[in-house]
Amino acid sequence: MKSRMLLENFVCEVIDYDLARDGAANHDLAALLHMGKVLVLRNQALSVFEYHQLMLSLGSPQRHVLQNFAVEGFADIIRISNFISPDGEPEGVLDGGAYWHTDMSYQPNIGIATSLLSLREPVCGGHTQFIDMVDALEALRKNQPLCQKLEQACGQPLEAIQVHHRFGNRRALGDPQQPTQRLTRGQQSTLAPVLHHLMQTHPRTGQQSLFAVAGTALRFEGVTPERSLPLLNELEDFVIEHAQFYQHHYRPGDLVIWDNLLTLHRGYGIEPSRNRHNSRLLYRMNVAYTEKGHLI
Ligand SMILES: O=C(O)CCC(=O)C(=O)O
Ligand SMILES: [Fe+2]
Repeated sequence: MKSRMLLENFVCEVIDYDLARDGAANHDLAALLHMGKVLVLRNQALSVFEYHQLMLSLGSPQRHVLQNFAVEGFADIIRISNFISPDGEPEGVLDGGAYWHTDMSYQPNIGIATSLLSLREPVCGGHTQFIDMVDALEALRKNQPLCQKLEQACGQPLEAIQVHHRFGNRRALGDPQQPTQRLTRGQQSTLAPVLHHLMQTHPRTGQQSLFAVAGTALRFEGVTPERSLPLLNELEDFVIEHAQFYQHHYRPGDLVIWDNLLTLHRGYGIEPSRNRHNSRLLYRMNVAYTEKGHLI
């Protein structure tokens, strides 16, 4: 298996991964994911079953709340698509997150990897963008004024600051034009708000990163919402501006896997399409890697 890093310690690309030859349950993929934070496997011709098995070799499956888009026979896999059928039915989740976010950061267990397997791509648009949050933490540490501002507001050193998270997009709170995802009451009732440290240490590699400053991050612990909102927005803007950035342009057969502890991401350039041939379809599956016995 040949791999190369596309940026500095960020985004590992493999062009010749062969499931039949290299095997699903292998330590190499987990190691490459650790190295790259985002792992890109090009040219994959996987059945749904093979894709499922491959992801199970990396961790334990985490079902998404949007079960209405699950692939038949595979509740762990949901469809992401911008295709709307002639009778108005969406083929999948239209935008899995058009705003910067971290998958499942609204849940207690945050050691989560996400994968997208591309089956169909439009002529243009439909990219996923990523930010390197290890790099973001380094940039923040070098910016004394912003560090001090955060520490003073929270009354804690950076390491001890905690943030309240809830499903959705913080930026949509004050601006109805901003994209967000909404849940039904039933879906909402399964999700209690959670508290996470702003700084996280990766359970397997020890890498330190800034965690989930966008999307679900609502308020700093011990700080009012009025004071928290502009500070969180400032921190998010800082991270987007200063940390390494990668935009993935999919080709059908690409399998992209990312570590949510170490990255932020968003879908970009995705409009609904009524033309199936000019639309995207990706299969998505999440796995948790903090369970015993799993590889990551
Ligand atoms: O639509 C995309 O490219 C990103 C989707 C996404 O953020 C997700 O499925 O979690
Ligand atoms: Fe996402």
